[in-house]
Amino acid sequence: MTAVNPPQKDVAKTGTIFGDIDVRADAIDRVHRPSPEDFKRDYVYKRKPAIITGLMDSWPAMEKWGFDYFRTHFGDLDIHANIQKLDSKLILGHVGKFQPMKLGALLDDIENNTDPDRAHYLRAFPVHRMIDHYPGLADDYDLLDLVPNWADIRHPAQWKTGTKNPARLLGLFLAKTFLNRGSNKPAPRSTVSSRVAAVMFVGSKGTVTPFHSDGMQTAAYLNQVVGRKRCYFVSPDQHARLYPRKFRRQFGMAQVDYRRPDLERTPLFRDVVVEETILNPGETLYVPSGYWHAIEAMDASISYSHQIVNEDNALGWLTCIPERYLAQVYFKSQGGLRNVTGAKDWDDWA
Ligand SMILES: O=C(O)CCC(=O)C(=O)O
Ligand SMILES: [Fe+2]
Repeated sequence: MTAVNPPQKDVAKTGTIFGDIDVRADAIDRVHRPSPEDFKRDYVYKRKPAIITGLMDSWPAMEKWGFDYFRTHFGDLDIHANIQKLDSKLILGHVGKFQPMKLGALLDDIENNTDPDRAHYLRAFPVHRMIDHYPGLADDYDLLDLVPNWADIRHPAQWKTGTKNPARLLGLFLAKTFLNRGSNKPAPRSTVSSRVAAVMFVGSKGTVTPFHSDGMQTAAYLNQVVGRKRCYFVSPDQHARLYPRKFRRQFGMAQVDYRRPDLERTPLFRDVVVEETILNPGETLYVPSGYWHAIEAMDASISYSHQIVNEDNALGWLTCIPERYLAQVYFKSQGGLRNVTGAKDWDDWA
């Protein structure tokens, strides 16, 4: 196993949910409105997570979004609510039950719940479906132009690459063309190409998204509007310690429940080094391609997230496309794959 970079900052053993696991508190940098050049150099090309502050200051969402606003505009939206039992095993693919209901009913459940071991989540709901329902939502936030995003169809990034390698150049060109053309599925007024995800998370205190790395090697911004989230990270070179399911690049699903690991069955988890931080309202988390992360809501929470493909990860993304078909055939033969949203397969979801 490749050695893990030594910590640059204080090492704190929290001794909380991770027991003896090495958890490095405050290991994630916070940067205030960095220049695109600095951010690319220090985080994107180094594939290092970061929290960016100040990018959402002018978003109307910061004033408007809350349960009342979602009840008013999306109360009768049909959703699948993720009901999590926090005292049971939670790994990606098994994040709890999914129950069809109206979003308004989910918000009522969140507000009326008195069981601390239960959490309710609208998990990764496609934003274009919300915009279809209430177009005004699209004016509440803006995509962030800090990192070029070839999947951004509102403000397409300029084609710019330093590479002279013809194979790489061809791959990058194909990826960009493919993304810009969107897909055969309509995503009216969506903010990103429908080949990648722009998704909303609305939930109670306590929701858990277990360790995963985002599918198809995409990077992501997680923009926190309401409430705080505790975020845990594991660097990509440690993937074996999380026991990923097959097709790791494709689906990135860890099989260890980090909240109650079975160290007899998953002994390598004992050596994992976890970086931890807290994401506050108004802050944006940058999750690099391939980086493992797990997220817990510390309060009732609303977040908007979208995926990023650019020169850094476009070849990874492109090579995942054929692999994805193989993975789907494989998981179908295994009785189906439930992804983060609980949808049976990727196509039910987007
Ligand atoms: O906030 C969450 O529950 C999960 C977010 C996430 O994994 C992402 O945006 O990539
Ligand atoms: Fe994620």
